[in-house]
Amino acid sequence: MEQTLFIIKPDAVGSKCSGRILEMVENAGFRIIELRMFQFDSKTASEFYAMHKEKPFFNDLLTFVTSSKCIACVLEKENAISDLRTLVGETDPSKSPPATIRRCFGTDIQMNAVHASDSMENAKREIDILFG
Ligand code: 3AN
Repeated sequence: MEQTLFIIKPDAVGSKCSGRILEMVENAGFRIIELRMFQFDSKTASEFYAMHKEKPFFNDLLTFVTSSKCIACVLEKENAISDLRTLVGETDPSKSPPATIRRCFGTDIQMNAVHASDSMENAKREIDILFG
């Protein structure tokens, strides 16, 4: 069965939306097989977001994701990676379709409530970083 990494980011944990977000995930057919509350340190966040290190938003992104606690889950389902990206929506919550997690709970392109792996390679890499 395919696995993917899902993170509820500091904005959504802080605004007490974690329960409603996990309910959407389970209602969409995903099984939570690992779950952990944690806070990114700068080193782990830099490794996790290494593909963005040349981007102008990289430092802000690190400040945001290290600011307080996150909830990380390994989710399992057939076609988990693609189906979770659909449930999550676009990077920009205002451009996400209705009933997506980011449309319901995201604030802006940075504080967009959740992270979902975008490929099998990244899912494996990200699960190793946070659950390895
Ligand atoms: P996604 O999370 O939708 O796959 P990525 O991988 O392009 O999007 O970006 C990773 C994270 O970086 C986003 N979730 C968001 O928090 C932040 N980010 C992406 N693009 C921007 C941007 N233009 N300005 C600020 N933050 C951004």
